[in-house]
Amino acid sequence: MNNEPLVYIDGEYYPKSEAKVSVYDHGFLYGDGVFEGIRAYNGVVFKLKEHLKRLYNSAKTIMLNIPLSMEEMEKAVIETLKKNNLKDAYIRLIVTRGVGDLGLDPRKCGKPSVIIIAEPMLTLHGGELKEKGIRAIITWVRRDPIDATSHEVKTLNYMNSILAKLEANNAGVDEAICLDTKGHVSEGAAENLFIVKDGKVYTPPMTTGALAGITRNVIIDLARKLGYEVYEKNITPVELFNADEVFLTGTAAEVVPVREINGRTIGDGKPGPVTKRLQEEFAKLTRSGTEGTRIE
Ligand code: PXG
Repeated sequence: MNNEPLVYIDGEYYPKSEAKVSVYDHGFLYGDGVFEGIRAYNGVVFKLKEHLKRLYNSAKTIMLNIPLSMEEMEKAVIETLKKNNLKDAYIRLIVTRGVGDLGLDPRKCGKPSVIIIAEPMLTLHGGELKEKGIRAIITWVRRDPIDATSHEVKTLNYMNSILAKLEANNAGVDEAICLDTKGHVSEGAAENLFIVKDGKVYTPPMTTGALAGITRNVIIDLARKLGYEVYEKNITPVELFNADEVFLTGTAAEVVPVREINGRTIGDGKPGPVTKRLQEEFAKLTRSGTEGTRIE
């Protein structure tokens, strides 16, 4: 097939239909590996260096030696976008433990594999939902704690988020929100969470097992620059229901208002002024081309 996306695997490019890894790769057998979801806007890869730092930190945590330096990895991402002629794209960067035997011992694995997939962007909760807000539930699935498979580390083991998402699907709503093991709000299935109360902005700390989202950090900086007070604070389910505004952030979701949680209307059920302002400013920033690595 012509015009198939070209996928980078260990320095070679393969058409999508031929881009394959071994069933003995521990990324497949055990979810043993790390990844990043990155986005390019208008010829600039948004916060690429920050994504790479997080990738290498994740790899360090799981004791995985990435066979490329950070500079080489940056070049490989840019080259993959060029090969695919993409200026606006979703980029999935994956490093697996590599091929091993059927036991889980990573020492049996040879070389880690590096995979880079770049495709035209699919926005999560896009279109009308971004304007009107999404419906969510708090799910029974607790966020994996910081002393277990914490989402602070972006590993290929996403069953915690998938279990949460299944419950959102079962309930017929758009997204699931996870609590931590103590009952504090942690984050969405694949987005960080913010609330607004009396003009101040709050987001759960990393100790709830949430990912240190790149978008989260950008939104914290942006909100402070706009003059809002921003606090990292434990948030209870009751505080969530009674917030003036709730929104989620992520690379795929950008900034998405939440209008209903477990049947409770948030605020007046419409995206609030702080959420809208941050949505606008975030859109300006991502399209400004100043916050990342240029593809050319
Ligand atoms: N928390 C978790 C658990 C995530 O997986 C975020 C927060 C937001 O982080 P960033 O750095 O993107 O602001 C994520 C994002 C998708 C998708 O298709 C997103 C993620 C992982 C897998 C798929 O939306 N990660």
